[in-house]
Amino acid sequence: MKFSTKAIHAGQEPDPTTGAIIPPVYQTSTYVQEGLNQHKGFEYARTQNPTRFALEECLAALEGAKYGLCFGSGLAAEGNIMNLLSSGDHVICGDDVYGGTYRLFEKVWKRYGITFTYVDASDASKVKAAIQPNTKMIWIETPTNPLLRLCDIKAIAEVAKAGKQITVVDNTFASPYLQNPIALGADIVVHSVTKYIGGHSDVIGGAVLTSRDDLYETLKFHQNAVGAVPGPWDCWLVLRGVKTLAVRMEAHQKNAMTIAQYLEKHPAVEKVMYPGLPSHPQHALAKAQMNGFGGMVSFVLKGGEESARQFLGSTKLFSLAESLGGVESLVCHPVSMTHGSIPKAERDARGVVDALVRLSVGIEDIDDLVKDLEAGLAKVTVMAGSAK
Ligand code: P1T
Repeated sequence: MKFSTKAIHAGQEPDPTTGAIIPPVYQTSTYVQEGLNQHKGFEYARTQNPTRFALEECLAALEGAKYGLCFGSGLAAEGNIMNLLSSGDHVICGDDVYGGTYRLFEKVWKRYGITFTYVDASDASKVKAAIQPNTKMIWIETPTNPLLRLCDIKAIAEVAKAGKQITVVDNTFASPYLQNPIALGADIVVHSVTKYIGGHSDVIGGAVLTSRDDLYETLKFHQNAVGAVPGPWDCWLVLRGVKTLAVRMEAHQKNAMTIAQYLEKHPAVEKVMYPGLPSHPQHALAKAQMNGFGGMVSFVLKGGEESARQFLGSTKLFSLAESLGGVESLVCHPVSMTHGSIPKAERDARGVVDALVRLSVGIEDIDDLVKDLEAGLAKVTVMAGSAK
């Protein structure tokens, strides 16, 4: 089956009791057992829920993975992966990741004796150079949040295989429609399902996908033992959203490309980051590793923080909000919003500067979106030469 067919049908056989074409929301906490040790494979809903199982199967199919596990948020999914590690283990992490991922590592897992080294993972040789005898995991995002840098998944997975590290790829920005890290050698894929997979800004969720039996066993154990599972209603919403992932991603990236090209020519804009632009330093890798360039566009305004302040909040269709991947366009100021938990010195060193703006380009009409940006950018006075 091809992608769009899987998105609509995988894990979603008609309900065996009624023939309902849509998996029911099994809103139950427990299941009645016929007798001691006699049941239908369902005992307690933290452990087993048919609506969640349908979503897990569907997402595994979309990532080309053998197994899928769903969680109450993307960060809960990340925590589940970290449960694979023990005190004394070391993790190499890309230096441009979602601020909440950095916070989870630095403020939570560090306290349990796990150490982290952050490297520019867009250069696989830097990842290799950071390996220590106790390195157990290599964690990357690609494209990265918010700078839209790319990491060469195949090259990093090879580095990891040689050193026996587990490669984890946060595939949230690309979505399974545009990139399948397991096929490129990664061991685990993690998603914030909240974003493109859900697609409608109405649910928080996460997923972990793997084809490795050994890892799955431990991940599955911790899904139940730690218990950060999503409710069936949320799973149902994601199942509904994911059916249109292919058509939405096509629309997102068509709009994003037009906007990236528009911004690149705008006099108020210093720099545009979008993997689909030939000016992107890893445009060739994007073409090789992805099936498209996605719906996220970041750019740096001329004139520093003041310009960002003038621009942000002045658009009407691009709503000022955290998150991404919904059908509606959003604009975000990473420094004060999504990446505020990273200390300023670290942010500056990584290029997450005060004048950086991140767009989640929605699927509204492109003419309206460009007009909206035009109006917002007209507020940036540096363009008229009246600001520094
Ligand atoms: O919000 P949650 O579902 O817990 O997902 C966390 C997460 C994980 N990975 C990536 C790449 C993410 O972007 C996120 C969440 N990001 C935002 C809320 C944001 O606006 O960037």
